[in-house]
Amino acid sequence: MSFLRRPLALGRPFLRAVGSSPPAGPISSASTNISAFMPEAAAFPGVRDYPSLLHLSLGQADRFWAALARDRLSWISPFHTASDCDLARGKVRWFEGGRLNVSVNCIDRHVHTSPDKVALIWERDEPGTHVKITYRHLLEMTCRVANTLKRHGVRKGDRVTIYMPASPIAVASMLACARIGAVHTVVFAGFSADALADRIRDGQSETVITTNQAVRGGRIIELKQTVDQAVRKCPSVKHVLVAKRTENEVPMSSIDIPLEEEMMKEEAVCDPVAMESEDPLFLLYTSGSTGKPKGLVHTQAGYLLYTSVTHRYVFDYHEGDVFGCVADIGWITGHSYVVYGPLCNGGTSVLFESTPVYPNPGRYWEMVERLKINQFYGAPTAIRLLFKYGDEWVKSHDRTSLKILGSVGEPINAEAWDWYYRVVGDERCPVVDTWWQTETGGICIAPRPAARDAEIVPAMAMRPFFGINPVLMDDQGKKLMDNNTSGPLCIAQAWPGMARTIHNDHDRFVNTYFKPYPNYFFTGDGAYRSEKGYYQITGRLDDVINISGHRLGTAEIEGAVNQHRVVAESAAIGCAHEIKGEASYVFIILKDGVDMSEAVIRQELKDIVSQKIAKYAAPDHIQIVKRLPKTRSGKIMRRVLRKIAESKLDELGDLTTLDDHTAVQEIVAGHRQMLKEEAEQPASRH
Ligand code: 7RM
Repeated sequence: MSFLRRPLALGRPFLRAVGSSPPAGPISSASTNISAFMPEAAAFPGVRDYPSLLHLSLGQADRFWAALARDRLSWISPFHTASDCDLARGKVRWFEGGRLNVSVNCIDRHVHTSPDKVALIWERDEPGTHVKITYRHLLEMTCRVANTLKRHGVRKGDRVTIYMPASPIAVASMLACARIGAVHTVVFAGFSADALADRIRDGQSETVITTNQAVRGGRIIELKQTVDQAVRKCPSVKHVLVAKRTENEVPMSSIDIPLEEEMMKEEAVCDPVAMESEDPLFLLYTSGSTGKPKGLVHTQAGYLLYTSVTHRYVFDYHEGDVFGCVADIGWITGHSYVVYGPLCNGGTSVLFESTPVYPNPGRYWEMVERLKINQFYGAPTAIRLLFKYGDEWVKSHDRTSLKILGSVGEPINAEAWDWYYRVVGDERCPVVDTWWQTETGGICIAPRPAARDAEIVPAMAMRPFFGINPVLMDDQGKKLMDNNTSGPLCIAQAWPGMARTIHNDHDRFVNTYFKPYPNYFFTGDGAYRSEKGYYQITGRLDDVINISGHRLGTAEIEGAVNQHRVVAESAAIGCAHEIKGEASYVFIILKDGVDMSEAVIRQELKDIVSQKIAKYAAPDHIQIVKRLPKTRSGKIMRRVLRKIAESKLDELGDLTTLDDHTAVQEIVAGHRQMLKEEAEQPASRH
């Protein structure tokens, strides 16, 4: 198969470097002149192509990023120091001395040039209905929310928890925080009351913003009730601002405030606060290998710049394009590529509220046709799901608007990649498999940028972005120099988009990311580097599993399961799943004398995980065992459990360190029995 031999049409340069002129006409694919593709590159004489600009961005990182920061961001006062970083100590600081306001960069400056340009297209759950919000309108909304927050005592540096489905008012709430210097912490609206309460408490939020109800896949979700339950466990919360997603009334208590009513009393202007580059912009919780999610802190200028540049160049986003990232705003992908990157670039960004299969598996492509989406950015899990429904749901919609297809969140398998490229993109659109993390702030490894007709190998993330220096490590913690090799993936120097700390726990930040390989940022992922130097991500190396692109710690699942009165001990592991990428499989040992049917135990354990974490976290399989395979020092041998869970029984590997061999035989027998029972009861499947 030949991939992407045809050059793409050139668009208009979006933001031009001062002093450079736009390319006069179409540039042939043979041209290596990168400044045609990236106008800012003209500021670096001698740089001609992607490799030389990558080289410069690493060798002269300060010069590279300073030029972009001056060019792409609007500053209230200029920075004096491009960077001051010491990875060994987890110290990362960019653009110090500079002051700016992120909401001004994302809204006001575009209102000055094109007030009626559409900033957001809200693709509501209700099929065929969308709402367009112009930059002028977004500014008004943001200012009214900001004034409402101020009136209710929110000040610079205060945390505000946002628990809302994707909607313009949710985006306005994020930007309102940015405007007044408050720190937002968006919690995915699929998380349970307990998970929400943990995050409110950890972030010490006094203010929560939510909606009365949510609507998803045609069903009403009682979001406010979940907030009520959470807030009961959070005495620090003083105010809950409630926006109306539906017309239905929900009970309101003395701390609840109807958001739209309050907004209408406020002025539609609000002075932006001048923020230091390194003031926090938001916290976002993500799972690690312990039971406690970490609140990663991103700051103002570096994060904004990095999302803006990656959005512009990974997706080749041009003025006038409609950018369709279908991630929820509760994840980092929603933060960086629904909100901050596209809006900083003055783009038009789609806010997707629904699901890929509602009202039918053609939803994405019907939306692409109706909204004329130019870049579509989604998750492999959804691609795999839609692939199963067949090509007709895709082919019955016009997709000629599409120019680039993106993938994020987990490894994309070759079959799904191929279908995405061939069927969805009609072999016309480059597929960009983008690797990055909550910690990295923005895309770090992706096929683009590169020369427009440069090779893309299916299912590979390919090339480092500017300023990213990926390295693979050997067992001794030394950098692997060769190609065609695999190892733990680290990044060897700081870049502006990376997280700065973990909220209230800088030691954990240092220990997790900078201690495993001193002087490097450790990603937690493994990767392969091909003969030609391209990267492919192989998956997590720690006890984090990835269910439908959502990170989850096995320790979190165990923590929830262990709260059930019948459970003595548990081990949760991730195993391959056709659609979800990974699913969780939990082995449990019951307490003595438990007299309950296994079916009831299984159901109650699924319920407890849904209740403590989120529905998507509920284990697919629960196997009751008498013993767990342990080493003589008492460590559970997860590698053995994983093989059993995946029915790879001839790959159990070296069992010599095992304390008691019969445990494994028992578990294998139990696993076979469980599969048999599950096959007989299809109704119990997820
Ligand atoms: C953006 C996001 C991060 C983890 C990461 C990986 C996995 C993400 C890819 C991927 C293979 C990809 N942030 N991951 N993208 N694995 N190929 N293109 O997902 O913090 O929620 O998750 O997701 O394991 O460490 S995240």
